[in-house]
Amino acid sequence: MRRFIALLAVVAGTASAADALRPPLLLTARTAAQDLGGTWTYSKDYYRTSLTDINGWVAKSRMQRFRDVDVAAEEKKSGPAFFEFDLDRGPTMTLPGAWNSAVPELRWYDGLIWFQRRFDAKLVPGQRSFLRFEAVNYRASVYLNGKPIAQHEGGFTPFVVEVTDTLRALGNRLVVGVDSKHDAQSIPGEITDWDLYGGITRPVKLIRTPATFIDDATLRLNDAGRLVGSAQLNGPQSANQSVTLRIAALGVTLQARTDANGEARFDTPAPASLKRWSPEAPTLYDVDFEAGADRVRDRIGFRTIAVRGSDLLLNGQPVFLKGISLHEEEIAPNPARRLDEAAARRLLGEVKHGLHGNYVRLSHYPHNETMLRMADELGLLVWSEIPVYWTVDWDNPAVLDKARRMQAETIYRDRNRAALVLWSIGNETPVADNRTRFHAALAQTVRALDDSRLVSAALLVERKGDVIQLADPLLAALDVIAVNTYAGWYGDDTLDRVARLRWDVPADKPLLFSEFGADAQTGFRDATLRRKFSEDYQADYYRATLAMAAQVPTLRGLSPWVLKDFRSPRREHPVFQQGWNRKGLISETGQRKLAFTVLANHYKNLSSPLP
Ligand code: GCB
Repeated sequence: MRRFIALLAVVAGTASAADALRPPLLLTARTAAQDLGGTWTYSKDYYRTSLTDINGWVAKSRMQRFRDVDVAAEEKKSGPAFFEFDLDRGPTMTLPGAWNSAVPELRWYDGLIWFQRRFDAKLVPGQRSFLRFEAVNYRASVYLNGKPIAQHEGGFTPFVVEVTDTLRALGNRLVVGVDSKHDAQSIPGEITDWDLYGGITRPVKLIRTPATFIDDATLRLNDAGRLVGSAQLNGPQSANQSVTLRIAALGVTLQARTDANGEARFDTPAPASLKRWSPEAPTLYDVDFEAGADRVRDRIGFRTIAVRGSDLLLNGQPVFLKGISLHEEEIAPNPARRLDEAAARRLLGEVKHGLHGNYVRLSHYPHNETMLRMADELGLLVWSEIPVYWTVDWDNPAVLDKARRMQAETIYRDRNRAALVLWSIGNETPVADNRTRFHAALAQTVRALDDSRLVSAALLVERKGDVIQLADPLLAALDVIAVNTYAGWYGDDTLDRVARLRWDVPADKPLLFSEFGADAQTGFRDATLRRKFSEDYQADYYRATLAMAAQVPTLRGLSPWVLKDFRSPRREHPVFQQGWNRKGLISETGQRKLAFTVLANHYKNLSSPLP
């Protein structure tokens, strides 16, 4: 404990920096926008020749894919100039979606590709225009009409850039260099257990606003039973403006004035008629914010989440999290990380209606915004995490800054989602002083940015004979303890032994099994020998692990690994895996395995709310 306090002291200065982490532009709840999805052209740039030439010299202009040039027209003129690209005549790809699944030639491509979209735009005098990218994996260099307008690192969070002065009415040329390469300083690092999935994997939208607009607006229920929130204006008329907040269904109308920084704050007792959001009754309200010529609407649920001793309290009542983990990968034979509404509904529908669940762990990175909204709508509590996974460069302050920025981008994006109750700051990071310092700093950043949700991390456990222990100094920084446990799959334990294992964990905090699981190839049945990779073994493994879990007095939730088989370059058993991690309870095409029913029955039979 003393060691942990010392660590906290080192990072104490960072909390005050929370405001500085707010992304400069958010435009989170805009539905009216020009969708730039559809057909784009692309050009591979394996040696990054658009950016630098040999010896690090400035790139040759004939290589620079981002130039606003009509190559075909230039080629019709006589003269010495020539080009080694032409995005107007390049091959096409439908975006959003990962390139690895779009074109067989790009299945294992890991590097830079340039994408181009031509579009016309309606220019309205006095209005402002913005491009919002929901996710580009992993690094983005954005050019509009030949001009560099944005750079972004991080494959799972949005970024916004103003284009008012660069946009033209006809024939805009939007070019995005997407570099999927990860390195020792990236988050995640170079090795994970999921697919590379490079590309523009989430929507790109052109958003128009009045000169002064509502960049972001938030509202939540606090523990004192009050609705508290704020609206942030951006533009020349931001200061000392009136902002109106309306929840028509509750008869609520509030007004507040913005301060010198353009922020208006709201704080009012929640009306008695307010129905709290819960998995059983996921009530959402249309909340309207209006300021000058601008208005935005968000659909928001209201609930509280807290910890009391080893209990998790949702709206003041103990809750047991009946969940599952999942990757952002749609049910399909050749998924492209394309989570539109139908795909999100199908995945989360399996959790809600198939497994009788009330909870999902959206691993191992912030998922598509559609998933969060679907969880709100269906009534599934959510664990969200940034990809501080296995190992990143713990000693590098720039990497910590990157993690903080990703965390901030996620929090500002999702803070109106009632479903979201847990922020996780890491997954299976090996215990060491530098790693604990890094996480403690991140935990503090999360609390400074959002003290209304709980902080957790998926930790590694230690084994002493039949006893599983947790001796991680990071525990002190967490509200909820979470562990990944694979006894009975990795290692030599028989399943009889798994059911006998005992847990020695702190009694004063809720414990979650954030992962447990076993591979099974759909259709491989082995009723006699019940070998690993058979559906029978996976089902037995679930029975044994659930029996073990039932003996842990502080256990408050489960998110086994994993809902669906997912692509992973680590998994190359030629018979059973073929490039897929097979720990899914359903196959990549949605076929349920035996263990699905084992878990579904377990959840169905758990007495509510505690087991
Ligand atoms: C883990 C990781 C997860 C892997 C899983 C596995 O502990 O957190 O990303 O995919 O194990 O299948 O081994």
